[in-house]
Parts: sequence; structure tokens; C-alpha cells
Amino acid sequence: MERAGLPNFKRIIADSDLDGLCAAAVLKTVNPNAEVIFAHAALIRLGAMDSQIDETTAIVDLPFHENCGWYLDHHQTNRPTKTQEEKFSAKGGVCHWEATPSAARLAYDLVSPYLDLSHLDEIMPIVDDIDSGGISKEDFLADGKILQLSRSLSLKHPEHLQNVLDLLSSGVRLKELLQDKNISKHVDKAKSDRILAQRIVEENTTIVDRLAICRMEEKGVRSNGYLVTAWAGENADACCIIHGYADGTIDNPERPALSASFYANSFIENGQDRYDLSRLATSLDPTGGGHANACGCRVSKAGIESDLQHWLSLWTKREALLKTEYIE
Ligand SMILES: [Mn+2]
Repeated sequence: MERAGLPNFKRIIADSDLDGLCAAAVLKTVNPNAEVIFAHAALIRLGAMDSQIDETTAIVDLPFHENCGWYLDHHQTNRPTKTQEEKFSAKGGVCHWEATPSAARLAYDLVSPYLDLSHLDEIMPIVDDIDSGGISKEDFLADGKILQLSRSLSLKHPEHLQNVLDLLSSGVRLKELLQDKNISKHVDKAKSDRILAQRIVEENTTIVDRLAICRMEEKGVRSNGYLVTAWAGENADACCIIHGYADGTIDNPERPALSASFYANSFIENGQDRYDLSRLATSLDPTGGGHANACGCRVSKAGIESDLQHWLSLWTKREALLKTEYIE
């Protein structure tokens, strides 16, 4: 089979969201024997995955790591510098960084010339939309099966991640996937969890100077940005969601450390690219980052109140400090 442009790999490390999973499914189609490990950005940045990364490892939808063999990503803050990339290529590494709407799309475009990926054609546009803030308010409120599937994916349920991955990488179509009993129980749970999360968002969100601040810490319930920005409507340009536990740790999916996520309000006109929120995510935590319109970081030792005050002080000066500049 002609795969001239594709590097060899034995292991895939991918983000544990729908994008990372679909990207991993695409790569696993190339090498069905590859082991897939799901992780999240902070684990890579803090070196917690170092022992599992070598020249036979493909890393996708996660921060750059110089010891891997194939790097694929689309997050602006993860992009290796020119010097990093030259050094990486010089020792045989292959870097595919593109500003695609999803990492899965990047992988799909690289692999589809060589292999039939048509079973993913239905899911791909939605993966792009979810990962780039392109979901319409109507689609968000309708809460279709793919949105539910995307929320069901978590490091808390590694067997579910592997299950979805195995089906998608073996050519199973979406309809069949959703009919699988083991999968549909997680998807149904995600549907009912959203109703609970919605109530917690409403009870714990305040809007300060057009920033919706949602305090989900110590709650055991998670929310994505869409749930908060849909609730805030026209009254907010962005949201900040606090998750996790004061006594949590970054490598414990059951009790994660305190973290903050920042999302632009994609439901308002021009809401997506007005401000570079990644400047908030990197202002107190060097391991923070992501996209300009969707990013996150750890809460610092100073604590939530102090961090929030700092982010708000930048946010109130957003016209001067956070305006998006177009690079290139
Ligand atoms: Mn992604």
C-alpha cells in the first residue's frame, strides 16, 4: 500500500476529547496494531508522559514534545517554534502543524489519500464544529447524538474511550456505533448529565463586565463553554469556567486539580475572534494554553479568588491587551 508520506509509529498519544479520539481513530486505521494512550495537555506539558514518548510515538491534538516521532496538531499555543521544528526534523521527526478546525481533520486529510475513511464522513464536520466553536445555537440546544457522544468521552471512562476508538478505527459507521449497547449507555448518561449541569451553571454563574464566570469547583459536574455562553446569551463576550477540587491532582481523573477554561461566546456575532483568551490562560500558568477562542490553565497556588481577580484585571483592559492580532 502506498503510504509514502506517512511516518511509522507504534504508539499514539491523543487528547481524550472527541477531536483527539477521532484523530487517533484515523491514525489507528493506518496501523491497526498501534497502542493508543489518551491524555490531556497538562500531563504532556508537565512531563508526566515522558517515559511513554519516543521516536515511535505519534502525538496528536496535544502539546509538542521533541522526543516523539510524529507530531500532529492545530492549537496555536502548541505550535513548535521554527528552531524547535528544525531541530525535530533534523533528528527524523515529522511535524504536521496546521490551523485546521480540528486535529482529526488534519489527520484525515493526511491519511485519506491512502486509505478509505468514508465511514468517518458523517462525524467529521461535527468534530470540526465542536472543536472550533462552529456549533450553531440551534444545534447546541437540539443536543444531537454526536454532541452527547462528545461529552461522554472522559479519562474517567478509559474503557469507553477505547471502545469508541476501536469501533471508529475498524470502519464502523456512526449509526452502528450509537446502537452499540456499551456506547449508548454512556451517551444517554451524557444527555441526562447535561440537564444537571445546566442547573448548576445557572446557579453558579455571574457576569462581570461581559465575562460569564462559572464556578463549578468542588461540584463533581463539568460543563463545556457552550452551556455557559448559551445561558449568558447576548450579555457576555466570553466565559471562564472553574472546575476541579482544591485537593485534586492533575493525574487523577476522578478528582482533578483546580483548573480554569476560557471560551469565546461563539453564539454572538463576531464572538469567536475578537479576543485572544489564550493570553489569560498563559498569564499565570506557563503550562496553560490552547486556542485563542478556547483554552485553559491550572489555578495557581494563590487560589481561585486571586487568579480570577488577575484575569478580570486583564479582561477589563481587553481592548488594549487581548485584541486578536493575526499572525502571518
Ligand atoms: Mn483539538
